[in-house]
Amino acid sequence: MSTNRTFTMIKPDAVANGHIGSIINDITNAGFKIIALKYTKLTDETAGQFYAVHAERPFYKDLVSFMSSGPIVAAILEKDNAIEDFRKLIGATNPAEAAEGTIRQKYAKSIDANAVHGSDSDENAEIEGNFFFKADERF
Ligand code: IDP
Repeated sequence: MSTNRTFTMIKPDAVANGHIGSIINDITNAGFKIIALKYTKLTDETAGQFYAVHAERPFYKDLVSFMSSGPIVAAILEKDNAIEDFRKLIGATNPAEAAEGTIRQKYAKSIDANAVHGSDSDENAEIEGNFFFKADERF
């Protein structure tokens, strides 16, 4: 059953390039409600844990070092059909292939520094949200 929730991160490239406000604006304008929000920074260790599912992929090391290279914004978002609608809003993994008007098309420059994360399933949204937020940090 759908939880109507997803988890996102504004990645270090988008934070460094000054896009936090614009991205949150796009997210709320698309009808997502913010349930939890945090400005934080991953370490090599916590980024490695978060992306453990990709440990066998060739880009894993680069991904972990990129995701711990600077601050990020983490958030839990709520909306009907949240997982699918949010993935539509952010666009394809490779910004060169992302549809016009999507967050990655507007704010990302490369497949590794692609501005935002979006959960790919209800199960992962739950796991990823729990990685960053305790019960008393959700509203
Ligand atoms: P997604 O973020 O669109 O769900 P995934 O395939 O789950 O894409 O990959 C997770 C993250 O790993 C991507 O957002 C991107 O930052 C990075 N990544 C994926 N494929 C590549 C690649 O071929 N080279 C470098 N980084 C990649």
